[in-house]
Amino acid sequence: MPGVLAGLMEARRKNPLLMALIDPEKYSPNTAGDIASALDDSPFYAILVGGSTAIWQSKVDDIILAMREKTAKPIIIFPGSISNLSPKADAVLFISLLNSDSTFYLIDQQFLAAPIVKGMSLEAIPTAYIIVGEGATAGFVGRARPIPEDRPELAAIYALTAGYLGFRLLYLEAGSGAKRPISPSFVETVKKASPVPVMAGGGIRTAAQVHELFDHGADIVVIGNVLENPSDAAELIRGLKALRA
Ligand code: 1GP
Repeated sequence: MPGVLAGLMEARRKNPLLMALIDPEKYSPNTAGDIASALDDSPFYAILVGGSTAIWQSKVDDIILAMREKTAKPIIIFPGSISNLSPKADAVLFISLLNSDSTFYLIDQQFLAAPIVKGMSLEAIPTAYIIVGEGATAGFVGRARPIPEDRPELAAIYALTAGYLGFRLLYLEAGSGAKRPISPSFVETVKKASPVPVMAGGGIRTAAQVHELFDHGADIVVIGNVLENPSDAAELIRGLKALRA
């Protein structure tokens, strides 16, 4: 069976991809199972599981197991910290927050996590993580020096750096619940310079916003917050299906 990264690169060759973010702080196993059912019949390619606060392993295990009963889509940890790791997932975005002022988010947690990831037999996907603009909780917790929204050229340099350092994905993060998503023109500038696929997330709420980001070069778009309300999630999925049809 191909690995998760190989599978997503293959899928990306046909279309840009959507990923759903499930924050274990915001879901119970029951509600996570419900959203996994809804996502199963939707254009979402994979499910990310992660958050910045109040996460512990048994909670993540329970949420992933509940989702596994409802969908066969890949489940990938998007860790805020080591306590977010779970052997029940298929893979982990092995992230380094490149614009953090703290070595804790750049390399120290990764040093502590590496033997655990190996022990859990998780596929590690080397991912450069960049906080842009508001940054929300991820920016605060990660001690980020966020890239100003009108300075995409700085993120483009990080993209080049990420490629030279051997990362396989670049994740541009406005922060979960950000008032404004990263702009399409920002994504376009970064994409032009990036040797690796570009992910964008934070504050994206509508199918139209998703498609605008795809049109400007995003390889992967991540949506979290809006899925927490079942009727908003259903409306978004309807909109995505309509735009894809
Ligand atoms: C946050 O990019 C993700 O890490 C998703 O953001 O929750 O605002 O959709 P939202």
